[in-house]
Amino acid sequence: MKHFEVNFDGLVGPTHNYAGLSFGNVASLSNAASASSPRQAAKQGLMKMKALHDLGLKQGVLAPQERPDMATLRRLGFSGTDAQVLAKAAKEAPAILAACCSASSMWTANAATISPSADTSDGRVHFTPANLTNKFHRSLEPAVTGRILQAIFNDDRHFQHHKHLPDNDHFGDEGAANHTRLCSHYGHAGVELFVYGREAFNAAAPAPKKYPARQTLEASQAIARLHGLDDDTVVYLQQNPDVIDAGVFHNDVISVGNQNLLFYHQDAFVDTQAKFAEIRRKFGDGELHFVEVPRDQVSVAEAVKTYLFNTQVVTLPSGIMAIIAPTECEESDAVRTYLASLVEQDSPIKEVHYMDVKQSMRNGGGPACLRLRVALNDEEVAAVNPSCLLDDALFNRLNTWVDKHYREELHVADLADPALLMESRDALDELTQILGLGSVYPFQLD
Ligand code: SUG
Repeated sequence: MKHFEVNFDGLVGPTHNYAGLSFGNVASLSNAASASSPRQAAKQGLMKMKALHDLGLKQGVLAPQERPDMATLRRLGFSGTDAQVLAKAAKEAPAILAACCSASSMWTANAATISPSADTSDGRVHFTPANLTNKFHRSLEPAVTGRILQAIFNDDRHFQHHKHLPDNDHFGDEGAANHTRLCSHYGHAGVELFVYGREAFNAAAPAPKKYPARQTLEASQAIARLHGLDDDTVVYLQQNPDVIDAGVFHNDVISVGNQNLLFYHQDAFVDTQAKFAEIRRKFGDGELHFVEVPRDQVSVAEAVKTYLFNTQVVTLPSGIMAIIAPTECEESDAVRTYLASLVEQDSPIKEVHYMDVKQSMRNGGGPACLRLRVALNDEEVAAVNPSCLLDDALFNRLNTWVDKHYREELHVADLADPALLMESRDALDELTQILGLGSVYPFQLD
């Protein structure tokens, strides 16, 4: 049997904008209120998907959410026609309107946590959408995310879907952004690494002082229970609270893993050496590479600015690993020099590919934020909704679809435009047909 890692990238939605919604995420706050280009953003994302497909990797597509989220605006008391709801929200509560218009579901590393069948007690692939409770705009995502995942992985012989965790900060769950899996081959049982920012039920435990820790230990433990993971193959690792306070709002901004490699910053974790010993013990036999980036070569601030760790580390069909890095890494002397030396070192990473995802980067989302990893065997791949797997035809079709429906430029003031709502719904209605999803959006189900 063959095994693969399939990356499901989030298609950027038609309302992509910069609203400064994410306290603790430096890029989101510093680009607040600048003009965005939904069309460029969607096309940059599609180019990345196509580039990975052309490297010989399996690539999937995850549909965006319905925005503006009219159901939430109505739930919050704005009433009348759709146009009146938008006008009232824009006048009385522009920050709430902006939150209800965010295209943040593009960062599918936060869509869900996934455990491959080799790790779970019932031999199925388990999915739990992330509740994303820490940010209001993101907490609006999990229900529709769950429906989209069920429409793609729609075969209960292979796939088990769980409901997102209770919507409360005690169980704050940010999905795969705080979860890495180490294994010798994608099909072998691996060690699942859950990285948390704080303990919700232990006030004495270390926690950041300035910015929020979005992921709790208790949420990670709940996911491990739901997915039927064996304690002997799970490691809980605390993120260094000081780096959260320096703008590392998710673990995937300071470390990334692939197969038997963990690429991380010297300051990423608490109690690093003891935890690495636990990983080694639970990993068992087989080579394991810990590639540490020293702070005197790349500072935490430079890592946050360039997203050196929000790179995708992928295994190419030839067996070597490649890093997919944002062009911001190439533009930084320190990071470009570091990456040039990394491929010469004794590590499996042998290639660097730079990609332009600047529209997403300005909101704090790099290449790794834009993708959800799903390790599957060939039978499981055959059970995936084939319309969501990228090939040249789907790439061309989605580009044409973006050209037809997306605006070239969008300002926060445009979010109240009723025409944007109609454009967005028309686009998504057509998209659900292209991707064979059926009805997943509230406007389709009402
Ligand atoms: O949750 N930005 C996202 C970025 C998520 C990046 N994902 C990972 N690291 N996996 C967030 O902070 C900004 C939206 C705005 O300000 O308009 C935003 O939601």
